[in-house]
This record gives sequence, C-alpha cells and structure tokens, in this order.
Amino acid sequence: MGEPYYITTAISYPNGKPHIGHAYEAIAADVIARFQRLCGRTVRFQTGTDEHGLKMAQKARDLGQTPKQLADEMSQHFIDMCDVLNVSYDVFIRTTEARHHQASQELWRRMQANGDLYLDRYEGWYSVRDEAYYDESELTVGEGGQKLSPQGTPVEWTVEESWFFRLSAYAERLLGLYRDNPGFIQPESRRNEVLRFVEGGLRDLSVSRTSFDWGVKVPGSENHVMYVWVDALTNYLTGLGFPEETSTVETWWPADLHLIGKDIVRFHAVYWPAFLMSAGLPVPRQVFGHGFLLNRGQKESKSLGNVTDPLDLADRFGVDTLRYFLLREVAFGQDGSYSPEAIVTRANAELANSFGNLVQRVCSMIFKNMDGVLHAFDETEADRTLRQLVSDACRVELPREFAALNFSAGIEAWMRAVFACNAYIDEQAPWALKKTDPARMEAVLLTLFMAIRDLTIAISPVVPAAAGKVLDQLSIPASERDLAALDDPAWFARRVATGEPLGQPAPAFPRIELPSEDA
Ligand code: ME8
Repeated sequence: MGEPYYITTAISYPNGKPHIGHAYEAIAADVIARFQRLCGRTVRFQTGTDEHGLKMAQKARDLGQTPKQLADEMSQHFIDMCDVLNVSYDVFIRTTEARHHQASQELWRRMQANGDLYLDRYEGWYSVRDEAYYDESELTVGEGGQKLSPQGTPVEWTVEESWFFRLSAYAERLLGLYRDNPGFIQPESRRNEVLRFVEGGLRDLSVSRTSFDWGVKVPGSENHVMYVWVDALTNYLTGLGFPEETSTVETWWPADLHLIGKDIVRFHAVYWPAFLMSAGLPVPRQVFGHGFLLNRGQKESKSLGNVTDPLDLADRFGVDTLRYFLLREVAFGQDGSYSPEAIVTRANAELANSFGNLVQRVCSMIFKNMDGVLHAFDETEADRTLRQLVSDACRVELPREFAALNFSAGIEAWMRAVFACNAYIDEQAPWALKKTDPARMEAVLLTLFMAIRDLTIAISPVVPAAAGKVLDQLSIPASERDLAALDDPAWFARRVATGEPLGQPAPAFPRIELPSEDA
C-alpha cells in the first residue's frame, strides 16, 4: 500500500441544490486525489453535507418541511453531482448520521476534560446567514441602517446562554503552528489574513445554542445544541470512524489537505486546530483556501438571475471539458471567472485542436499504415529531443506544479509539450514520408505514440474519462497508467513484445459548439 493521503472538501450546506462553487471545489479536490493516486499514494477522499444549524432549520421552515426532509432531498443532489462530475470520493458524510453525533460529542467531552469549555451568557452581533458572531468593529452599515457582517449579510443583536470554548488560550500555540509550518495555510494571501487575525488577539468562542434544537446535543447539557461549526468541522474525524476505529484514525489522521473556499479559512485554520489541540489530537497538515468562481465576473445570485446549474454546464460542454477549463483557466487560489464562450474557446483550442487532433492523427496513421502494430525503431536526434521534452513535462514539470496545487501552471507545461509534438509532426511530415521513406514514417509515428502515452497519463487526473478512452485505444494496461510507469524506460520494448495492436481510433476530445442559447 502506498503512503496514505487524506484529502477532504468542505461539507456543503444542502439548503439548496449544488452551485458552481460546489462543483469547482469537488472537481479540484478530485484532481488532487487522482493526482496523488497517480503518484502512488493510497488516497482517502472525503466530501459530504453539513446538515445542521439555523440556516438549514430556517430554509426548511420556509419550505414547510422538516430540516431532515430538506437534508435528505438536497444531499442526494450533492451525491449525484459528484457522480456526474466523475468525482472519485471514498466517503460521503452526512452530519445527521448517528456516528457523526457520537464523534462530535466525543470531541466535546475531550475539550471539556481539558478544561476548555465553560458556561456563560453570550451577547453579540450574530449573522444567521453566516452562522457567526462578529465584532462591532467588523461591521458595516447597509440600507436603512441595517448592520452588515464583513460578508455583507445582516446581523442582529442576540443574547443567549452559551457554552464557551477558551480560544483565547490558544493564540500563542496557533501562532507557533503557523510559524513552524509556513505551508499550513495556503495560499500566502490567506495565510497573512489569518496571521493578522490571530495576532490581533483571540476571544473565547461561543460554541452552543439554546435558541433552536436542530443540531448535535451537548453532552450533559441537553437544552444546548452545538454551534454548527463545532459539529461541522468534526466531520473530518467522523469519516475515519473516530473515536472507536483507532487504527483507521491513526492511518489517516492528520489529514494531508482540507480543501475549502476562501470564506471559511478562519474556521479551518484557527478554530479547528484549536479544538484539536484542546482534544489532544494532531492538527491537519494543510488548509488551502481556493478562490471564488464568478459568472462573467459577477457573483451568482437569484436576484441577478445568473445562477448556473453545474450539471447543466457539464451536460452542455462535457464533464472533462468543464474540469479542464476550471483547472486551466483559474489560477488556483485566486478568484476566477467563467462563461460559455471561454469554456468553448479554451476546450477547442487546447483539448480538441491541439491534443485531440494530435492523438487522432497519429492513431489513425498507425492504424492505417502499420495495422496498429508497434515495433522497435531507430531514433534520430529529433525523436530523442521530442521524447525528452515530453518526458520532462510529464514526469517533472506537471507533477511539480500539481503537487504545489498550481494546476494552471502544470497544465501549461503539459500544453507546451503538446505544441512541441504538433511542431514535430509538421516538421517531420510523416504523410510525405509514406512514399519516400516508410521506415522513417514509422519511426516518427512511434515516437509520437510514446509521447501521447506520456501526455495522456500525465493529464488523466484532469480529464479522467477522455484519458481512459485514449489509453484504451493505445492498449496501455491499467497497471501502467501511473507516474511510475513513465519512469520505466523498458515499457515500449515490453509492449512491442506483446504484439498487442492499437484499438480502433475514436475521437476522445471532440470540438464543441457554443450552444445557440449562448451564442
Ligand atoms: O461553507 N466559488 O458550506 P457552503 C467557489 N457548510 N467556491 C465556493 C463558492 C464559489 N462561488 N461559493 C461557495 C459551508 N464556495 C460550510 C462548510 S466545512 C466543515 C463546513 C465554497 O455550502 C465554500 O467556500 O456554503 C466552501 O468551501 C464550499 O463551497 C461549501 O460552501
């Protein structure tokens, strides 16, 4: 078994159907999970839904449903979204599951045993939408004098009895954590925000509510439910079978990466490690706050009427196209924008015209002129140069960038290698060699065959279905579709010895048209 790698997404609020931001996060996490598998790691990938809290309770009431009914119906849409988008999660957690209540209560008991929980009265500016209290100094004033949170949501003065977590006692330890592990919060901009926040001093955190009961009950204090973020963050442990399944927890915890959006970095990089320290558990290795996805530069909202169903995008443009676009177009960690034109332009230029066309041309020529059968050949300097360039892109550059979560830079390196293959095929003109020097034509095609195999394996985490189709067509065995296979110089000779021909060529990256409603 390869070294374990545990990655999680945020768990989404199922108070509506998934939006493009949910799809973006799930896809990015899936690319990371698939990339780590490609590197030989044994991956555990967890996602799910965050079903408690006031926001869920209120939405259900508006719809005349119970919160559980709403959660049951909506969480299924999140499961379906993952399935449609080819998101290879291992565990889908729902926070209404009994095992999650048990895990959250155990974490609570451990924090309590450590002396970090006490009962007091809470008063403050509370945003129902953010499920968070804010300092007076953080507020702005909106229309009609309405006070607003930094996220622009309305806040109200609220008073209740509450359990408190002694967050103030953890400021120094947290600063030590950030100092000793500069990679703990990424990207850098998010890390700086958190540093400034914690350096400003931490107040104790209200961690229970008595005003409603849709949540996990506080052990020994049955009229309190846990603040939804305490239970939500615990999901990362629940999925491992915490607290009973100690060997599973030991194998996978601490998580290698919590992938989340930029708006919830504070919860993951301040509260969560403090809870874990209090409970005597190791903290995650990294929290990465990705940017927000905007629709033509604008936030999607019902009032603007620009809300996009991610499954509709996948249906119109193709799952792999959407995945490729999102990872290629957006510098990971920054906000990004999408539009149907941008998706079509990018996919056609890079996937269809540059890579898809190369694969199609080379496979058809090998199929037509060589009956799809491979053989040993003499390499020229030009062949070696191309193979070296492709190999560097696929074995070194793309993996280096992907490991650092710089997807667009990794794909760019890959694309440069695709361009080099296209320049090579134009220069060598195998179609012209057919009559003049058939042996040389075959060498050119076989060089390209080798390059395409490397390029397809390297890009497979981004476009898994299309890559699988190409690798099937090239008759590359399933056991040789990882980065280790790219390091094995004997593979081609072994393949030749099998006599296995190429499969029937079929386009894996078709050109797409802009649907008429978007033109
Ligand atoms: O925050 N672009 O749930 P959520 C990119 N339940 N990402 C976006 C986005 C956008 N436009 N909008 C939201 C919650 N996200 C909590 C998490 S974790 C213990 C609890 C991201 O459904 C957002 O940043 O509001 C978050 O990472 C994820 O989608 C779920 O958001």
